[in-house]
Amino acid sequence: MDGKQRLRERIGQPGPLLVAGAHDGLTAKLVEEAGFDAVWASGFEISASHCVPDANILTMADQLRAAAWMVKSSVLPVIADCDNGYGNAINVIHMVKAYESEGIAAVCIEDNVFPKRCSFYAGVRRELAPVEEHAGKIEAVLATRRSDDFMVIARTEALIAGWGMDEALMRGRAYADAGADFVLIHSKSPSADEVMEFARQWDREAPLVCVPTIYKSADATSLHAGGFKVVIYANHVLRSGIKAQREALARIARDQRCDTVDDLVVPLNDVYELIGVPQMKADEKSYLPAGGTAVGAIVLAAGATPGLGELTKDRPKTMLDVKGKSILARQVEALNSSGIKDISVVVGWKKEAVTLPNVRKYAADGSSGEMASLMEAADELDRRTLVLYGDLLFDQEIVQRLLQTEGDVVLVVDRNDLEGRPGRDLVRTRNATGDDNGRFLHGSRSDELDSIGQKIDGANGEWIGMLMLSEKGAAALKAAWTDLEGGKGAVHEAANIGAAALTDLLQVLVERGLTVNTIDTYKGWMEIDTFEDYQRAWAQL
Ligand code: SPV
Ligand code: MG
Repeated sequence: MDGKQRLRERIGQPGPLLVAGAHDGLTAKLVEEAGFDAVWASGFEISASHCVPDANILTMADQLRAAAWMVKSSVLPVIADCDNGYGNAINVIHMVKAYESEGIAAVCIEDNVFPKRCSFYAGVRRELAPVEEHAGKIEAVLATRRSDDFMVIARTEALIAGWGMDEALMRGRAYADAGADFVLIHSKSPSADEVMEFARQWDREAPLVCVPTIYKSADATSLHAGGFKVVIYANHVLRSGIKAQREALARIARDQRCDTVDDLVVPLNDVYELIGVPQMKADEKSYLPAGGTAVGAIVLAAGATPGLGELTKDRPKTMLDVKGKSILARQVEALNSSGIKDISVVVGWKKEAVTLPNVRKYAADGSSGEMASLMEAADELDRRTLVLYGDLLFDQEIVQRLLQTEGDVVLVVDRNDLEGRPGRDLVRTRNATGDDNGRFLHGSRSDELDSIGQKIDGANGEWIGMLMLSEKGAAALKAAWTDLEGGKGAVHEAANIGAAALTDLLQVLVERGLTVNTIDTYKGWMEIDTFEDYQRAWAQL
């Protein structure tokens, strides 16, 4: 069903139709989100959003462009306020063709002369078109519309212009007799009595529409009981927006910083949801060729590092300077030159010191487990993602080899001598032969993980702190986290899920039957845990 069919169907249902004004795609979406039945493409709002009076200063094309964005952005039917039809009946004919082909559900035309004046401006020239002329415009709509579902609301301004109730009723009847689908009686009285009286005397089939802007205390149920089928809240999106925006801007101008308006603004993610960024991401996956840019990276850099004392007093390890560049800057360079440009960093301890441009930051509580940190960036895990520790220096060749792998979870494992290295992430793989004395080609080596952790038996390698997740692997990891989240019991080597390391969840994945692959490296990386590691990095780089 298109908009006009949905509006037609809704009109047939009991109860009043609640309609709210909007001035662009986003505000139409907000009207939809709030649960209204239809959007009113308000001439008042659209004019104001261009900072001009509501007085036929914008052209029909300007108004239609705004209304068409509303059709595109919301599933609600859009009822377009078309002022006086932008001229005489000849203009109306072209107006109907243009509005109907843009998917507008209904148009409203008022019996103001061209150029009009907004109904509420006091002390301005106000003239009404002859009743026959306006009835002619209604007939022109009926003769031009391609579908009978495209409806026309005829609006009389007789009460606004002070021409009295009899004139208003006479005009309303003439427009209904000309075939209008609805009649809108407008009023600037502070009480609903005036429109209620009109409704009491109404003796035509066409349902009535009202706009309770000035008689604002009238509720929709009473208006409906009095005879109104459609109630339009015409300009509240615009007016509430001005108020909120003024307040936020005044505060920023005064404080010269913007964190003081956090309570006045929605989070960025809220904006993304409204405007369809999740859908865009899904479409990218469906329709863009896979390639380097389809891979993201997450650097885990939230933890504090007691082992480095003074060096990490004011910064996380990842920001330690190694020969003029931080570890993170080196990581970003290496990832970028392998085609991975979209990099997120989970920060915690001294997060303000992570000042690199071109990385997205997620904040974690530096004292929670690695897995909890990673989950702060869970939104990034909807595609192939490389995950690495923030204290890892590595040869770029390792990343290139990881990019060529196809498994759902692939860990880089060092097969170097494991003696005397406590506290490391040890792995046991299923098919390691161990008989090649360290002489082998990297490309020929891949294996399946059996166990991972700091205290496992029969270890035959060490995980270097870098892994690749396919979209499926990332989903499995997230699902495991969600299943265990909130639980109190131990998770592999961790006392509970909140304290779990990545290795604990990797073990869970293995136990759930997911194949976790490994590729081998023989050196080519170092992690900075101690002052000695740090000195070694300076010496080797
Ligand atoms: C509009 O929203 O532009 C209307 C309703 O026409 S009113 O402003 O109340 O006249
Ligand atoms: Mg208007």
